[in-house]
Amino acid sequence: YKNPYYASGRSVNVHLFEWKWNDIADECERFLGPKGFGGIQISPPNENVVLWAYNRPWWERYQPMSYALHTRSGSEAEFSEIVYVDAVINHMTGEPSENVGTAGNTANFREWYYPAVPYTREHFNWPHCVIDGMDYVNNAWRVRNCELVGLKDLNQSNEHVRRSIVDFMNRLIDLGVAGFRIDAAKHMWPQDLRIIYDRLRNLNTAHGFPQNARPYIYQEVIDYGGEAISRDEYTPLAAVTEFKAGAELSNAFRGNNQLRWLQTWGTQWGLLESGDALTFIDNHDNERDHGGGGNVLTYKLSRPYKAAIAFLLAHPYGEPQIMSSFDFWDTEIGPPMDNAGNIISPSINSDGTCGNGWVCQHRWRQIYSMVAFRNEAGDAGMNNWWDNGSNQIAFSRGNRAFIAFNNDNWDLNQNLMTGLPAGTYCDVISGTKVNNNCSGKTVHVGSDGRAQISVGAQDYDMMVAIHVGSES
Ligand code: QV4
Ligand code: CA
Repeated sequence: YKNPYYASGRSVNVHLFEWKWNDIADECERFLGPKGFGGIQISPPNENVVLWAYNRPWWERYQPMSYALHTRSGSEAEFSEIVYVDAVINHMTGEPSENVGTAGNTANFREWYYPAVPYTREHFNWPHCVIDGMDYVNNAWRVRNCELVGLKDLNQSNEHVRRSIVDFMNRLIDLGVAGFRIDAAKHMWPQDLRIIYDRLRNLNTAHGFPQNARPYIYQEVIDYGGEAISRDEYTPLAAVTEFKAGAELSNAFRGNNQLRWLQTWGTQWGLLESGDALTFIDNHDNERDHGGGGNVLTYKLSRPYKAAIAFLLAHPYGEPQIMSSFDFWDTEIGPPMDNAGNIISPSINSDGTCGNGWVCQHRWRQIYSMVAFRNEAGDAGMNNWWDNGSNQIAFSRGNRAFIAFNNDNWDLNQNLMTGLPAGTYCDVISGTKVNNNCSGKTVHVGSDGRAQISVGAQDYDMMVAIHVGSES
């Protein structure tokens, strides 16, 4: 469950939050495929409650009504394959205000009755209770058996519940998905999850996966330490979201921790084993102060955000994911939509960025260029670390790629060992190489592998990156 089965030479998972399936298929062909991205995480594909009372917030999708594949993102017929599905299997909707779902099904929450699955009262944890803040610190049982913010809590040790969840996930595997994000994994018992995972089918070979490939599974467990439930209870099962990675890199690139300490980035920072960790700077919750927030960098503070992502992608640690957001000024609002609540597709501007209210971080040059950097670096290790004793750092990935950062308030001007073969390289952060012409800075690597590296304190971006694919 820890292998994402990306096509060879690809890496990086992008979360296309609230995108429609048809737009995802287009984006795959016209952009993500050509740019070397490895995978896509989609929003929950199954029926959710429609919440007009809150003007259709993004979070209505975390309130399942049934496992019918019909949401604002599209129907089963429009479903995109080879994606990672956000699987909401801990609970069902519990909103008292409305009870019609995106596929037209209904429920009677007060009776714990969801006829379209079907689930009835006996399929939920009992007696009824709601998690409170202190439970996270001292009561693992309540975190798993009581309701998360009033959402009706399914009992995954019940055979009918297990079978309903497994059928739902296997239907998605047959449709060609590559794996799952397990929403609210902390709120389910590891032994129940193990049984569910072990009943999943192998990935569908008709969709290009190898024989006997298990789905890639990354479990959402927020663990900054000090809680009754630890991420270590879930790593024996499958991969886990490593929230500490984004928190620490955000802190460092905000200037609150010197970059030189990043020389030991990885398990020495208290992070999970690399093969267990799904890493990211921000996710759809903490970019908008949900799920405990965490003061992470987001698209709203773009300069240090791009640098933190560049470090995440340049470093060999972890399996990185990029957030791709819609613009928001209110933490509850849903995606760009018309008056009927239909999601409005992103438009593509002439410079390749998105319009219609979509941020599309994955289309920012500094970000997609670092996906190519990671692909070129491949499995090369980290070498040639250099730092100035504070916030100027540089390293190479074997003899394939090199990056330097400057988060000091004075210029970086150094003759550094890049590890790369002699040649003239295009900095993929400040520009692109088109027909052997570089629209950004150029870097000349001598026969000794050294180059004069400059990153001004006032430069538009705080890093310079070159790789064997950017030689001109
Ligand atoms: C309200 C009250 C409750 C009351 C309840 C019932 O606050 O006290 O009991 O009404 O009357 C929404 C509302 C929330 C509301 C709830 C139920 O925001 O106020 O409760 O619905 O009606 C997302 C949002 C939540 C949202 C939820 C369901 O973040 O705000 O709740 O969707 O729509 C912890 C967990 C972690 C979780 C994180 C948010 O350990 O697992 O909190 N993260 C995942 C997802 C996240 C999602 C859920 C879990 C739930 O990433 O997006 O929550 O599926 O850290
Ligand atoms: Ca639970």
